[in-house]
Amino acid sequence: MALSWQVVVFMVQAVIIPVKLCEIPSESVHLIKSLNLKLLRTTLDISYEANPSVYVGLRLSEDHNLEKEEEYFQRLKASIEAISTSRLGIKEGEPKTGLLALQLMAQKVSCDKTESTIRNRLFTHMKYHLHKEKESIALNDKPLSNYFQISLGILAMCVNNKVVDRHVVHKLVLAEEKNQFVHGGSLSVDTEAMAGMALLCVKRLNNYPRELVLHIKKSVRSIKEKIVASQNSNGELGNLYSTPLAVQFLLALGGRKDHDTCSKAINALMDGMKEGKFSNPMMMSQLMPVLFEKSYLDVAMVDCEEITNNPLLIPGSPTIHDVVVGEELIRVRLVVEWQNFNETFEVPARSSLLDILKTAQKQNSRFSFETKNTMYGPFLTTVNKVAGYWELLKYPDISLLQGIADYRPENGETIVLRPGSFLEDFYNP
Ligand code: B12
Ligand SMILES: *[C@@H]1O[C@H](CO)[C@@H](O)[C@H](O)[C@H]1NC(C)=O
Repeated sequence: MALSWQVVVFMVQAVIIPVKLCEIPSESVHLIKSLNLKLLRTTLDISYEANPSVYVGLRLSEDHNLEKEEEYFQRLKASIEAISTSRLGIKEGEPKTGLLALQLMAQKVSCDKTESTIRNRLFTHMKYHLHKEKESIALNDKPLSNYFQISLGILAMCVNNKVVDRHVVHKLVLAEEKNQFVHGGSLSVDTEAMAGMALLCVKRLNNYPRELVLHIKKSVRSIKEKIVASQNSNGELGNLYSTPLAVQFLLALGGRKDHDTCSKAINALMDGMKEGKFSNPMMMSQLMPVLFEKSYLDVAMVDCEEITNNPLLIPGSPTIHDVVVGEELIRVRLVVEWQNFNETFEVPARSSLLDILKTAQKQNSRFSFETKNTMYGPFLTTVNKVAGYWELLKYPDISLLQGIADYRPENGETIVLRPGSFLEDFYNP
């Protein structure tokens, strides 16, 4: 039986025209432009330390304000140089594995002719950190920082064409096998994705013994399965904020089979953007590459000649705030588990959880708290003098998807502060 010519043409097309994986809908240009501007705007506020992840995000975009990017890089360069000239070592409980990795990636995408002595010092620091992480895993079965940062470290070396000690790679592969990528008790899709990208990169470097390469391939496959299986009914892979890295991983992996998973995930991201859920600079920076169908593996391939200025990309003033607190008051209950603290506070509508904690501290002598600044914003480290990892929940048991500065409770909500398990991700402030 002869096939009709249309069917033949269709079949030929399907073979020669690759169906693009994770395509960004073309009607989203405005949404993407405004996110780009929003991210650029965060770089203007000099009261914050320059964030290498934000810079990498901006450089992987296809729209550039070269002047602003250069100004921001100069600020980053100062901290890069400070780290590179410091002594080798790790302050107790303060590994810099992830920060160093992001700085190496930022340096790479800047196309800056940084002196090779500085670059080489950075690589030495990175190797040292990865070595210490490996030792900690061998000794205590857990990294100094976490597997997300180890993956970033491996990736940062790899996109700079530096070979990573195979024992370090092996530790990552083993952790994947033993399902050790967790975030507060459940699967960390973010970590799976970052580890997946690191392993894809080192696999392509082609520098490891056959046995390890087979092991790496097996891990990449298992990571892919876990990520695909993590898709929820909204299309998110894990949750909204792990979806950008998960899509980056699928893009880096390539292949057509996951087209459906990926386009659902992209739709979830577009909806999230429309609803204004991406306002944290760190989250925007992880999303940016996806909007141009790129992943962190593309850091290796940034073409400096190609990067051109878009004179229309002018960020507004850095002081415009997206959220204005309302005039009407709302009531929010604050519960500290194991401490018998259970009180209601009145705050202006749309206040952040941070504002509420401040109000509580001011009005109630039985409540106090401390935070530590991170690239994601303030991290709650101490409640009523008890230091540790405090989990944020909405009563009764919904773990919040945002930090204290970003989350804004509704009227009548109960926020629960829960001391994390000492066995899990215990956080040393
Ligand atoms: C590891 C990790 C943790 C660990 C950190 C300790 C450890 N074992 O290393 C633990 C489990 C403690 C943790 C806690 C939380 N996390 Co977390 N975490 C991560 C992860 C996987 C990697 C972070 C990292 O190392 N970054 C790299 C380094 C270079 O950055 P860094 O600033 O130096 O890293 C430190 C801080 O960022 C801090 N940190 C970790 N998570 C968060 C979240 C917030 C909001 C803040 C302000 C700080 C912070 O711990 C890092 C290590 O010391 C990211 C995933 C991602 N996509 O980025 C999620 C992620 C950042 N976390 C997230 C969330 C929501 C939280 C919690 C708010 C959850 C909760 N309901 O309690 C809490 C923080 C509560 C608090 N006390 O303020 C979200 C943030 C989304 C958003 N919109 O901002 C992410 C993206 C995961 C996700 N997809 O849901 N986290
Ligand atoms: C807090 O107190 C209120 C009123 O006293 C009570 O109804 C509620 O169950 C308490 N919440 C928690 C989590 O203990």
